[in-house]
Amino acid sequence: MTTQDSTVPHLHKCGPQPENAGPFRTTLLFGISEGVGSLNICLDVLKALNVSLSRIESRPSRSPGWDYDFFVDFDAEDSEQLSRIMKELGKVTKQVKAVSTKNTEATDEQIPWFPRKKTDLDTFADKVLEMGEELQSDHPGANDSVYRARRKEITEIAKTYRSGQPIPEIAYTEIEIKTWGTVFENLVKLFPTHACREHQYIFPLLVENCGYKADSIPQLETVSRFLKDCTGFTLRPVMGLLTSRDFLNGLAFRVFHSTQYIRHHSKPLYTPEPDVCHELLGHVPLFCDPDFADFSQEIGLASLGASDNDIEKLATIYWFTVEFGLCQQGNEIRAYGAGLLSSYGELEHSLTSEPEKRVFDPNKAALQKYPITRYQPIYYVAESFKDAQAKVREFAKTLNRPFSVKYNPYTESIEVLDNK
Ligand code: HBI
Ligand code: NLE
Ligand code: FE
Repeated sequence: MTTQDSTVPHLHKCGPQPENAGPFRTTLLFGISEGVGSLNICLDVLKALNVSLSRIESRPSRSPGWDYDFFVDFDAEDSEQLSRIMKELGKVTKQVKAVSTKNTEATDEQIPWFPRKKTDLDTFADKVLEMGEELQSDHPGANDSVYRARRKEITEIAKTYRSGQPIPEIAYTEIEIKTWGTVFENLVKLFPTHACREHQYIFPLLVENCGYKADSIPQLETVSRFLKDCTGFTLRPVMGLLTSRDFLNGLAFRVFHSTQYIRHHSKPLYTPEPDVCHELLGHVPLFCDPDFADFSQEIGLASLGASDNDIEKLATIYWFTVEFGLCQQGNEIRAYGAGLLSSYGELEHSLTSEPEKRVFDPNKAALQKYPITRYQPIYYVAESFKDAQAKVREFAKTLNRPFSVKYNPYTESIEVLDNK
């Protein structure tokens, strides 16, 4: 197995090598030993050959005798131009290596872009699906201009947020706090009989450390710091729904995209959208659990560079586990899915005999259709998080991705292993 440098944007060779006709999207690596002066010489060479770079990155070199490694991305017109570029650069640098080239016309070989570094998640900041920014017409907040204006104000924070910054605080209004209070009080009544033991174990710690209570909405920043101490997961504000791909990709970095606004006060029982109640009461307690955190990251890692078809399967598995999962605990069935743990309407419904319950099998769950704006008619019951993780791991191996990935927590980046 060979490890590609994690700083190389993802352009992968796979399948038969491309024809000589271009264009070739290329990443080159070259080493220089005398700092900035000699980089300028390289750039002059590229300029003289009419190459326009789309990305340049420098890192301390891993090879003895070189000071710096440079990575450059560009589109070469054809293989001839690429050879010429490599030859000319070779004259002024230590070694030139084509890290990856891809004939961008050979579309069947395309591997979707994916974030390599935690900071790459910044590119998702303003990419939200419709329901996020413009509320759908049947949304309870659709005709409430005060609610709409407030949502806009809050989502602006997520739009401008950048990785590493503290999450700005929100001064929640009285009516927002009241909505939270209703959700909170009804849920805590149900948790002892409906929530899984992992949720019940961590909930008092959130009360203790993050000020979870009925009369105030905890700040994402406070909760994110606590979560980081528990499992290394952090929260990052998001404007609304991301695409499944972007949302799942975040999990690979142990980053959970979290909304900061709250549901409309007229419908506290259930909302189809994520909101701050859903994130803080449903998701956060489970992300504090080490096995569950591993499980979630595993789905995230499997999503990096996956085909659209595979993303859909992973998103569906996510839906039936992280979002709406039930699990066996002793003789009882309990809820661990966040969509249940944040909706006192559906939490109660899920454990009645009305919906169908099936044993969790990712191969089957991945293909199951589901509604997104009403209570689920089918739930999958996992034996345990560890068991669900093992099954999802086996499932992920069957997906057709010509490489595998590993998260490096020290550099907060993804390492790509060429061989599966
Ligand atoms: N985006 N912000 C956000 N929150 C989610 O929970 C979410 C999402 N996008 C897609 C999604 N969930 C799921 O439907 C799965 O497809 C991953
Ligand atoms: N239905 C959930 C709730 O009301 O809290 C939110 C689900 C978000 C996917
Ligand atoms: Fe969710």
